[in-house]
Amino acid sequence: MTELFDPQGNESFDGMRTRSGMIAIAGRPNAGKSTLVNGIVGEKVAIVSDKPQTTRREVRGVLTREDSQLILVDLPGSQRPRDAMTERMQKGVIRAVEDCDGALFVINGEQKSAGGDQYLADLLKQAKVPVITAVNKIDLLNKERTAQALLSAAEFAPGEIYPVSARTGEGVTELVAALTEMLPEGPFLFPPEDATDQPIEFRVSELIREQALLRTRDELPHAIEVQVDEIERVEPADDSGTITYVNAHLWVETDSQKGIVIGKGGKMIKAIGAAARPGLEELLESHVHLELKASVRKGWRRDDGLLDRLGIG
Ligand SMILES: Nc1nc2c(ncn2[C@@H]2O[C@H](COP(=O)(O)OP(=O)(O)OP(=O)(O)O)[C@@H](O)[C@H]2O)c(=O)[nH]1
Ligand SMILES: [Mg+2]
Repeated sequence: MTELFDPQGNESFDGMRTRSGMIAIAGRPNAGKSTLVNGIVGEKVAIVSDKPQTTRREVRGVLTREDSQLILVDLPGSQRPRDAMTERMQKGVIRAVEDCDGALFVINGEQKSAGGDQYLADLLKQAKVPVITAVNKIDLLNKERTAQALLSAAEFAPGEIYPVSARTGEGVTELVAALTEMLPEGPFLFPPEDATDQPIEFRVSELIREQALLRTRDELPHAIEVQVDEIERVEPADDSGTITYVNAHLWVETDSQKGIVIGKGGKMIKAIGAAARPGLEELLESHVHLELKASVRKGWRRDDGLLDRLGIG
């Protein structure tokens, strides 16, 4: 946990009591949890892709208002474990929910709810925290299908059910109000200007991984990990503005995967770097020179030492 940050005690300027706490965001892979967290916080704190299992580690997003601080804990998508990495991720999800003041269960309203949603709903009902449900992606549904999605969710989902679109923001105001109601009274836990607690190296590696995910498919997205080796800021003597040099490694598991991510004549890895740069420049508020290398690390997803170092689980 972060240390307590409480510049005004438990009260804001005019003596108003503040609410503050953490809400775990749980749901199956691809339900739109990270998109929803980014939308609520108003800044890209978690990467998003169309590939399941995009989020690998907890990411906190913070929405601070005058009298409340809502800390959203974006969790990896929940499904049956496949390997050491997904098993760690599952255990982490359960622990994370119980460490929070409440949980939000996110369902993909566009998909027929399968056993996976039911399994997770049962798990959440057992947790000793209040839980509410959001049926997401209603921008893709007409009125009738939205009603159907809500009815089907009502059969198994915990707590009150909110229809939302993380993409358009529809229904999000009502959802945020309900989540804020779930928070206990207490002092702010983060400085009000912070949108997340992630170290800069991690945000940089995630922005690079996001672009690698968007350009790969099948098993490959799951086999990619990005490690930032160095971030160096240089202030040139003239007025040309700060340059940040970023050196990073793109890990894959086999030589053939390495071939794919490098691409013919380095085309793919260059495209990944070029696509990541605008987001990196926005985050680092400077020009960015990105040096990206691909390397093979056989079976990194089963390597407990590496998973520890990467902070997974
Ligand atoms: N149309 C539509 N698409 C959405 C919405 N929310 C998310 N998406 C898309 O759904 C896909 C998955 O979104 P993510 O936010 O990465 O989903 P997630 O639940 O965090 O996924 P994991 O991290 O893998 O568990 C992306 O392609 C998003 O653009 C929405 O409200 N409407
Ligand atoms: Mg995610």
